[in-house]
Amino acid sequence: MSTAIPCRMRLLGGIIVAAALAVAPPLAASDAAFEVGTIRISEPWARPSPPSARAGAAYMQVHNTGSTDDSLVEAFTPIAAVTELHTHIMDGDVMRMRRVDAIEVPAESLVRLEPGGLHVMLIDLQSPLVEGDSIPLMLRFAEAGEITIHVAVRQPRDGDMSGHGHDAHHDY
Ligand SMILES: [Cu+2]
Repeated sequence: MSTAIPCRMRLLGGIIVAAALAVAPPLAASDAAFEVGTIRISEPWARPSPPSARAGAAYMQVHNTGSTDDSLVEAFTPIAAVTELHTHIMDGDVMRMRRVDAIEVPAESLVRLEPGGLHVMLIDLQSPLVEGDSIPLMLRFAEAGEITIHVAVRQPRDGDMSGHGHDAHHDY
């Protein structure tokens, strides 16, 4: 008889979880936030790719709410043959992209991946980035570990760029 109570509690727990899932409002992908450990990723997005484009870029805000420095060390998506972490540097008068081994996310700080700055480069697209779609992107942090986020494919909008990167010549 003593097992009856745990069984009922387990059943009740399942019902509560199911009810919570049923009433959870659907999140628009562009407003989604994703959390792993002390890392919170918000508003991941990518620009729709023209039909001929072989590459794209993903942007997002990465917030480290913890007291330990972390870094983004790897990214992967099935929609690109190669996924790299990139930044922009000035080469004389020309802004160029450079691959970096990691994107540092210091303790209690917000790092913005945005056009003209840091970004996740999607190289050799296996399928075009279609507006309205959401693409899976796995991110691995040195401390917080792995998380798969969903990147909304949409046009740029106000607030996507903080300071630099207003140069309209640069697509990524
Ligand atoms: Cu790039």
